[in-house]
Amino acid sequence: MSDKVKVLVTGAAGQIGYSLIPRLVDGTTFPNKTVDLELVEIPQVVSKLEGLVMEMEDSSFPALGKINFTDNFKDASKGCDWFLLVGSIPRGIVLNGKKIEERADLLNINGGIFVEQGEAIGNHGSDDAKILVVGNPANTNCLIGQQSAKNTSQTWMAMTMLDSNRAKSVLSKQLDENISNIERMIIWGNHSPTMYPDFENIIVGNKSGKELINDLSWIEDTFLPMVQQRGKAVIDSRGASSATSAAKAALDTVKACESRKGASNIFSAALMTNDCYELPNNLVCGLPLMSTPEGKIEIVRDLNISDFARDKINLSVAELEAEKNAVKDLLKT
Ligand code: NAX
Repeated sequence: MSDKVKVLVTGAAGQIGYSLIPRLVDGTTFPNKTVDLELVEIPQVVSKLEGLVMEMEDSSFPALGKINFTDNFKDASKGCDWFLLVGSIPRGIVLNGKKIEERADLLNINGGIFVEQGEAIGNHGSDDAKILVVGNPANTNCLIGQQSAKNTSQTWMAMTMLDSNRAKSVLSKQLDENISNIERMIIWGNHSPTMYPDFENIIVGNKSGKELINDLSWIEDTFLPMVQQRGKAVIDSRGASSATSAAKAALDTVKACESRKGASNIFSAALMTNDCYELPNNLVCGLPLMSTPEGKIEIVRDLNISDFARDKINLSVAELEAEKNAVKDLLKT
């Protein structure tokens, strides 16, 4: 195993970036490795990254290798092992005199970015590169990026770990359990309010969620809306979207992938469907995943989906199909 890892982060001057980037080099995310960083922004704000680079240097992180900032994604992507694609255009921004509010417009604008970034990653990223898409709409951005990359040895994922962590937090209070005792909290479907947090397949000690939770009205009326609407609740209170928890979730995903613990560490992220759980193929869908001892990310294929869960998952999958249809011009076959 190499003692160096090269990581590219987009949206590096944004609020998630500020919380995420220092923790990539604190020695816990990539233990015993030197981390080279490529920080990428759009031309309008790239100069702000000079200040962040100064702060990174002033923090004396022993794991920090080379650090570079740029607005040239293609150059930055050369030889990178990890891509954390956080940057995207937010809803409400004015572009060419038009306020971007419709989901379809947002899908197409951000989708266009992911065509270019996908091509660069496919051509210049390392062959076993892992790509985590955080920027929304994350699943569909990931689908576009992966199709554009045309490099089947790389692994593209969209982040659902924040939803998984949120669900664990609600369940830990309900079950009066420490959050670290709740394992296998899988989010199915889209990173959107249609996501399905699968309480039945969690493991707490030697019991499953199906055994521990039988109050379906609490699930319907409290658990699901609380998890599905948590992002909005944070925005309503803070006036800005989740940042430190989103950064922590991205780091948790990287750590799970790097853990190589196989089925003893089943985690949540969205990956391209491929003859699994009777889902349509070629959608980037929230699934149970594991990292094999060789560091490959694979779908865990043997969880049970109840009829209750299946109905909810179907709704989210239908939304993913509609998003895919809305960007069909960007998807290359
Ligand atoms: P900010 O608006 O603070 O930062 C985004 C940054 O991305 C900006 O500095 C912008 O200049 C940059 N950017 C835009 N296009 C870029 C491009 N083509 N290349 C490089 N940089 C680019 O947003 P922040 O709060 O950091 O959130 C970033 C993204 O994460 C948003 O799309 C947000 O919706 C998404 N989220 C996704 C979550 C998930 O669980 N998947 C949860 C948190 C968050 O809401």
